[in-house]
Amino acid sequence: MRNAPFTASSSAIKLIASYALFMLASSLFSIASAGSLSVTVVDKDGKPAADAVVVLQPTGKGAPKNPLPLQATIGQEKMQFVPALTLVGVGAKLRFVNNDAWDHHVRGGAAGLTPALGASAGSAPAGFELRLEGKSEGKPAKSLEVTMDKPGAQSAVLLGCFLHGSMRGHVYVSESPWAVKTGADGIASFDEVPDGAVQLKVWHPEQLIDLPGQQVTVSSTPAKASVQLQVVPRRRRV
Ligand SMILES: [Cu+2]
Repeated sequence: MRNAPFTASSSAIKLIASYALFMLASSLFSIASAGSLSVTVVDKDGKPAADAVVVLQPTGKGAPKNPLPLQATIGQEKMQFVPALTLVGVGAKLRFVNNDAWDHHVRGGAAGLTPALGASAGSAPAGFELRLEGKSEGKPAKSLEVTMDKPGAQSAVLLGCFLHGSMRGHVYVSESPWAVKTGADGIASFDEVPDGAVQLKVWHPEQLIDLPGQQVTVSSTPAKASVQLQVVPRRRRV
């Protein structure tokens, strides 16, 4: 009789232990139910295409480990936007910094459209313009900020300069958190993508006609996909 309560609690411990094991096993299983996906983007000639944005739309639930940046700095250096392509999430703040000794008059608008004029620094994703004085010796560079509130009808924003027609840059505001810019090897890698069907699309600044989307299946085995652009991007002068 004296042992009875002890026996009861021991089976309770067993129950808790097996429940804990079950939870551990199911959490391990849920980690395993995501996979990696490597997307290679090549140009019309089959060469790796850098600075393409690969956007995924997984059907399964889950968020990437590294969210898209909500803050980015775009320099104006030697008549170029640096970086040439900036990938951010919706609501990101873009800081434009003029590192040149001369003025720049930066404008931004939906890629493929004439930028809307009249808007100024602040919250103006549809079109904005900001005049940045040149940097004088020994003084900090002038900078202004713009907030990319909405991705708008088009996620891609074309950057230009009223004073220097050759200056071109892009900002891609992705609604999906699953977006990665291709490197020099043309590859965009994704980790822990939820299992199942995934819609994939590729955007490149010089691919003016939208490429058809693709569907890939992600599982515990690493998946691969490749996309070919219909253009050969111009080389950026260095
Ligand atoms: Cu300029």
